[in-house]
Amino acid sequence: MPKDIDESNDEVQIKEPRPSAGGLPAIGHAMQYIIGEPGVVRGSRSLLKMNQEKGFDCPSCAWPDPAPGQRSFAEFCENGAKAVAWETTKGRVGRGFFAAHSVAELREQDHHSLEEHGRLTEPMYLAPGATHYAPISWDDAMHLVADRLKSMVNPNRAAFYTSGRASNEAAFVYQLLARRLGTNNLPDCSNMCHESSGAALNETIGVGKGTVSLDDITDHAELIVIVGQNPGTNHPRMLSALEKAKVRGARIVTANPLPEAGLVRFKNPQSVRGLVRGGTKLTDRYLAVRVNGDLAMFAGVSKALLEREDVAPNTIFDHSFIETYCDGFDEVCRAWRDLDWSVIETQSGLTREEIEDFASDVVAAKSVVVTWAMGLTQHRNAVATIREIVNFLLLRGNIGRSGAGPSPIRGHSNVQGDRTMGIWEQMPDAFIDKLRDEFGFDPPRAHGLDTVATIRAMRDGQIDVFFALGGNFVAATPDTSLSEAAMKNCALTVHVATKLNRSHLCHGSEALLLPCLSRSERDDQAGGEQFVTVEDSMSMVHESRGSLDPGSPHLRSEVAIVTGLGRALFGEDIGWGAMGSDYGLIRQHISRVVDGFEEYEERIKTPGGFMLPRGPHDSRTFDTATGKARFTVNRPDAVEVPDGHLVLQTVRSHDQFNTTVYGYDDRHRGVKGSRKVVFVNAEDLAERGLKDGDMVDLVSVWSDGERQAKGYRAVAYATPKGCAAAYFPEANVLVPLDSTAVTSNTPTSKSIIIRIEPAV
Ligand SMILES: Nc1nc2c(c(=O)[nH]1)N[C@H]1C(S)=C(S)[C@@H](COP(=O)(O)OP(=O)(O)OC[C@H]3O[C@@H](n4cnc5c(=O)[nH]c(N)nc54)[C@H](O)[C@@H]3O)O[C@H]1N2
Ligand SMILES: Nc1nc2c(c(=O)[nH]1)N[C@H]1C(S)=C(S)[C@@H](COP(=O)(O)OP(=O)(O)OC[C@H]3O[C@@H](n4cnc5c(=O)[nH]c(N)nc54)[C@H](O)[C@@H]3O)O[C@H]1N2
Ligand SMILES: [Mo]
Repeated sequence: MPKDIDESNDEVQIKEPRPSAGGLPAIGHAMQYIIGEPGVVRGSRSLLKMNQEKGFDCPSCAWPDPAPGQRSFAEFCENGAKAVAWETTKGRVGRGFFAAHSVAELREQDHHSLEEHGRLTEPMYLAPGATHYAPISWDDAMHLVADRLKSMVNPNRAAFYTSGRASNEAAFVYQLLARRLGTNNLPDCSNMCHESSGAALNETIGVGKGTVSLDDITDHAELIVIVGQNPGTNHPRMLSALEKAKVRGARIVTANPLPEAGLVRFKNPQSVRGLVRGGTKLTDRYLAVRVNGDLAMFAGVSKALLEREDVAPNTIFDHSFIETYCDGFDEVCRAWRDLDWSVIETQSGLTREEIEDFASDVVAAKSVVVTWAMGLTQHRNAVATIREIVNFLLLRGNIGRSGAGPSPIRGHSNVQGDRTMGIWEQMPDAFIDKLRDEFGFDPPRAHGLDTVATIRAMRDGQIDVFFALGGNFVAATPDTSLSEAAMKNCALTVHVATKLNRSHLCHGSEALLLPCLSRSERDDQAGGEQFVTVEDSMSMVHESRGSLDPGSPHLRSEVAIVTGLGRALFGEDIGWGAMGSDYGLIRQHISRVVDGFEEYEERIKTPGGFMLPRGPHDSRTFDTATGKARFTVNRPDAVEVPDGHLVLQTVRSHDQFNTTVYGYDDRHRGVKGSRKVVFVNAEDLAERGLKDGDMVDLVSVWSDGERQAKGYRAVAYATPKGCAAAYFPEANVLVPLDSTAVTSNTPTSKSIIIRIEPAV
């Protein structure tokens, strides 16, 4: 296990990973952020409004809120507090800042430093050949973008990227703008995130979302299986829900190559039990699955169930459910019978006995929920892995009843809503038809570019205008140097953003920075004060209303920016100006275009919001190709790791939100003062003549050559042999652009084949 202090570098400290998440340290750290960042009043006032009725939705993750009346007075977590502190900072980045710092100079700064300067305050323009961004008026900025878009020879020479913080209203007008222009080039962060979940669930159960509600987890599930997810850091409020489930007697099985602190034990910072006593033990069974071993693991547990059913027919499977609602059952059973236990054991890294014990947990539980996140979606066979989870659930009828179902846990706070609103390069024809009928123009039908395809098109000189509604494209995407070069290949790059980041500095021939309001800020328009709406991970739609004074008088809302551009491009053809001053008009359009949003404006007034319909959950209806829930055959084909190599996964530290790096520590994993660490099994280090604390270089290998990340500190860590982990986004330099998941095209940022070598 890791040593206490790294002698080679005074600033980096590695300690034992923590056995639990939450507790007093979490409160202390939340307070430190609030006090240290925005000043006590602005920060704490905003925190108390977060995730409350008439308050604003936390800009961090998409975990759902408890029903009104059941919410705590402080319904937020340490990492939500960091997110709010980060956006309510007093730091300002205006014309003086840009006059003092050239783009070249800023490009030398890291992710943390760039955002730490503070909030962007006014529109800025970088002219062709200029070294510094300079101020520009909103009007001129809008006309410049409109002019460049109009002068393209083909609308498909533009790409409109979205990060998952945009509200439903902003997302709806944004996809409308792209389609009015004539393109479906709507790449989004989802392409790198839960695309694999959407693809697998759409195919097998006919809806690209989870089918579980919060109370299924807190009140009903007898077994909760958490796979490829680190809620202690990324969805901390999920731990309170799990604690509630544990207290009423639910069982939790966790499969993860890293024994994550939050999954082991949770000290709820909002309860006496959490603060004074030892907290709640969450995981009952921990399965140290190998990276990308989950398909084999789930096939194994289903095989084990099948073998038990063979021994004692009609005792294990829910045959009436299978016969009424499913197809493909015989084929999948045949595939499991043909599968060797040796293949399952080798690929999963688990013994047959461990998998049999897991199967016993399943048999003992009347209802099972499976939750997952990026540990499953960012592999070549991610879609097949998630289909295999559906198989596993279908066997015992664990879909469409209380306490059961698949539950992909979303990342960005409104990433699921953005998809619902039409941010997808391949929206189905039924949606396009409704858009046509509502607005009276013919939207394009040909599918557009996703994120990886956009990078290729930019690289190949096929994109003139790249427009980003939030996010940090070049840092979040794979193959950093290639992505940066691709972005520089565009004629115009436009970023709507709250804070300065790397993507703003890898610009096209000319570039615009358009500063927008953040979630916590009041949104006043000609039609009065506005609110927006969002959809959480469990399909609840509710309002979000900021109340703080805007960080600068020149900030505009995302809706106002997009509708302003619509007006500059198309005049008042479909009422852009009116939509921008009264978001209720946008919701009226949504109510007629998007299924499930009938009487939107009325229903959004319900305290806590309303739940979107989900066929599998509500009535066991499955809108698939056959009208049934589909068993599918998915042969275990874990990533092959050549001799002498390791499979590297990239994770988030406890001190970041995606490419936003709040600090250099990762308290739960015992790291202080550095992000350039690589977690490796001690035996793997020893086999290479290395030891904990050594400096190493990481070299990824792919058919087109090698990529390097230099100067990492090796940390001996409890991960299965052959596996390693490093932090995203820094490690993105190692992910080949062409290494993507089958069907979803998601970059395989959790299975990168690497060598580690002593640093040179
Ligand atoms: N504070 C904070 N909150 C966030 C974010 C953030 O950066 N910071 N990001 C948001 C976003 S956009 C997202 S998508 C989510 C991400 O939420 P997570 O998916 O929890 O994020 P990661 O850090 O990528 O963690 C992946 C987890 O999967 C495990 N894992 C990796 N490979 C495998 C595998 O092959 N099999 C299994 N079983 N496990 C594996 C890793 O060990 C790790 O525990 O969080 C959201 N919330
Ligand atoms: N190697 C590797 N790569 C990954 C991942 C991984 O696990 N490993 N995860 C992937 C995942 S799951 C995701 S979701 C993507 C994330 O990709 P993105 O969504 O593109 O990245 P973020 O880091 O969330 O974007 C941060 C920026 O958003 C802007 N911002 C913040 N708040 C707002 C707002 O309210 N409005 C606007 N307009 N802008 C705002 C700020 O300028 C900030 O710098 O990264 C992906 N990349
Ligand atoms: Mo994500």
